[in-house]
Amino acid sequence: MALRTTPEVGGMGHSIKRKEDPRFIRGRGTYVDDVVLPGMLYLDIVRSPFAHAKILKIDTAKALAVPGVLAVITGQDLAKYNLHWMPTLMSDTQMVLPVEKVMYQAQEVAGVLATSRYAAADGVAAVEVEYEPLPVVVDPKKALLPGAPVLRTDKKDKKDNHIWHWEWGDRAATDRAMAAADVVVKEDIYIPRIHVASIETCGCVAHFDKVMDQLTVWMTTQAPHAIRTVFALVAGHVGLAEHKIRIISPDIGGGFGGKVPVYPGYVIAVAASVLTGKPVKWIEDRMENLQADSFARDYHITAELAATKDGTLTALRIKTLADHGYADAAANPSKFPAGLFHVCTGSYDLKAAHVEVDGVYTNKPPGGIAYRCSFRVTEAVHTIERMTDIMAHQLGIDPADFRMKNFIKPEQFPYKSALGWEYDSGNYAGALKLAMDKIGYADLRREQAEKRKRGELMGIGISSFTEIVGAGPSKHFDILGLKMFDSCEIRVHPTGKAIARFGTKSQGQGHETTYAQILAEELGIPAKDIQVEEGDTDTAPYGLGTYASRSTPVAGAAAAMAARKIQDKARKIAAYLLEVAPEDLVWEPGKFSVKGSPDRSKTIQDVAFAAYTNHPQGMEAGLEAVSYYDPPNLTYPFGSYICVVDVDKGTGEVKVRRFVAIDDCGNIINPMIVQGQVHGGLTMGLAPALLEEISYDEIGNIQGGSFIDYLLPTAVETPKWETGHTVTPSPHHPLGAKGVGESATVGAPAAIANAVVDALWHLGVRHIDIPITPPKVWRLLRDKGVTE
Ligand code: MCN
Ligand code: CUN
Repeated sequence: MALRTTPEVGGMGHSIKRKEDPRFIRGRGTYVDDVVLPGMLYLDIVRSPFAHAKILKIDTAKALAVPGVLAVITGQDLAKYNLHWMPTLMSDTQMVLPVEKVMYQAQEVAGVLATSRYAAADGVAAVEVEYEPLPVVVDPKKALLPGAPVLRTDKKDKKDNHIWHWEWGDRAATDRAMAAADVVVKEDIYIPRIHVASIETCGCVAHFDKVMDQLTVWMTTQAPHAIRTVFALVAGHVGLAEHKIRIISPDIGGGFGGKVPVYPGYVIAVAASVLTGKPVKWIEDRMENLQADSFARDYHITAELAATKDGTLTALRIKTLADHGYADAAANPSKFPAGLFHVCTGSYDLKAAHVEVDGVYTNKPPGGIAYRCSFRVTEAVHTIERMTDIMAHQLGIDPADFRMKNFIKPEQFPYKSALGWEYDSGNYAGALKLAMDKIGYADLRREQAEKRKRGELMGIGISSFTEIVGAGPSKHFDILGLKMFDSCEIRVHPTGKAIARFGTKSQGQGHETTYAQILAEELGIPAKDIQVEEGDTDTAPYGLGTYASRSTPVAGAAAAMAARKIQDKARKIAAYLLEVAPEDLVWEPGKFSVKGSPDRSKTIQDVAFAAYTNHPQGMEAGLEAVSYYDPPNLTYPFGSYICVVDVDKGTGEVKVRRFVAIDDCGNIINPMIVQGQVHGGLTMGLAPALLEEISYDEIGNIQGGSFIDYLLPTAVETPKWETGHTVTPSPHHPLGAKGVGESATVGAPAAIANAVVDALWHLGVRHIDIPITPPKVWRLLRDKGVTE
């Protein structure tokens, strides 16, 4: 896209430095834990050592004797106000604090309130709880067998652990296409439970002012307005009304989906503040964060992909068990229990597809959030990219050629997928071609063939993914009934500077910079003169928040629309000042001039001043606008990633030698920020591919509940990412932009897994579940007789 503004103005396409960074790199950000109020109390939480157990007794006497401990809050206390259970985003219920039994290891059992963080921790250690262990259900397949212990005994009519069944697509057409196919490949793919593990854990400071009857909560949330409404709906009966609730989401140290849900700790802190009239701070420690907050993935998938002999893909069939832990607390749009998993036909022109998902209860923490993916899109992409690769290998066709043959073609857009999505725009072959050129694909294949002759294991993996972000069109997308629009409100001050407020909330994505760039592009006011604010429900216009890479597609569009309203009014004022008709003015970013006499002009700053000092009589003073944007469609960013791995025959270690990532997110607002998003996203894609997993032993003890065995990639494991992009604008977005915040995390794991399988295919290896750890690979090599 050609640049329309100077670097000084800093509109779209300029890699201006992030406005938020001077505060972050000097340690001057304000995170929740930086909020300190006079008389503040501290909350810490007693957690269950058992995965499933009856609570016989909670003895608080010793805890109350600890100096500084003021109270111990139990489920019985909350039950008096009917606050011991709360609704989840998926219309299930989840405990705040238990009354009868605990359902997973590390579940909240009681809250201890004290005058210091240390006293609260000592109090937690002194609470004595008597448990009676119950049979534990860990495996979702076993959870569905007749005779399995029924977990949700709180639900009167529940006789099993099945939560819901959901299916999409044309079953009969898919069955017919499968039966008619020359080749069908079938694979079981498990995508394990993982955790976002953001640098900042979750927490809040709740302050109920009894005199003003006002609740203020500073909290780590990606969606402050929705939280305010949920609090008002859930706690209305104890006197909390929406106009008396203020949610402030201050600086956030990483969200990645993990800060969308409401966790019990928030509710206990609010309840404690309402009861005591004092501010209450609750901040999770690292292990609580890993062990009890919402997980991502945990999909047990069986996929079948069909093709003709000549290598044309025809049909896809998927059956999935979704392990939700003891409650379905997924963060999905309400109508989609499996999120947007039905984008699983990916980048390929498949004529038939059918997908089924069943939700299951087990004795694990509740959740089903996304981990940097727009609602189960990573699961979808991993499945179709693995299956496509398996099919290509099975048919003996090069995986790049195979993809090129089956891609949806540029002229097919807007493209209606077999599962009902309307892809807005794409040029998949263009992105793959660029990635192949950049990495030297043909040379790498020659090298691989030579190495294979020498017995060396080298693999090349491709992932040509399509994402679906920017929820969403309000006719299909809501969260608990709240339609998924988003908003921007702009005020231009008399001296031509401006403030803009949004319904979204940055967690590190750089919104203070990129939103200012959108407004600079549309108004010609320099980005440095525009203050961007988000996250305070008392000041920001209502919006649904930042997740699912929706800020640019939805709130970014709202910014453009609000700016265009300002431009319309500015044109009228400029016409008045220049004594011409509005139609006689020409706009270039920052300036109106008279058609044919370019020396007669008024800058946006002149107009702003006039809006307050010399506006036309009969027109309202001021220069402000607001837009609530309801996108007509989602945006479909895409990309092609190619990864080269070397596998160590002795240890099974996989080394990522090279990784080329070509992304297409339409028109780019800030290339440097997009590159940063892709770098971070790729590292968060490498992590589950090679390292991260949370699993449970047969009695529900968590494995991976601390950073000793939940392995995050460090600089040592992270390769040098080689990035690039193509630009295919979104036809329906006012700026032609698509989201990008999650693309790399969604696309990367399949490229890595495909590379490892490519290295081992000739040995008879068809599939390896992620994370592809050295012991897993070593065992395979031993079984195939390659190593001892
Ligand atoms: N951008 C751009 N041009 C585009 C698209 C995006 O310049 N065509 C810029 C945006 O202006 C924004 C950033 O890239 O500054 C990401 O934009 P977008 O794709 O709209 O995503 P969101 O802002 O809605 O961010 C959400 C997304 C999600 S869902 C996860 S998860 C994730 C991610 O962002 N969490 C993050 N990236 C993260 N980055 C950081 N540092 N921290 C997180 O918690
Ligand atoms: Cu998808 S994890 Mo992000 O949507 O916050």
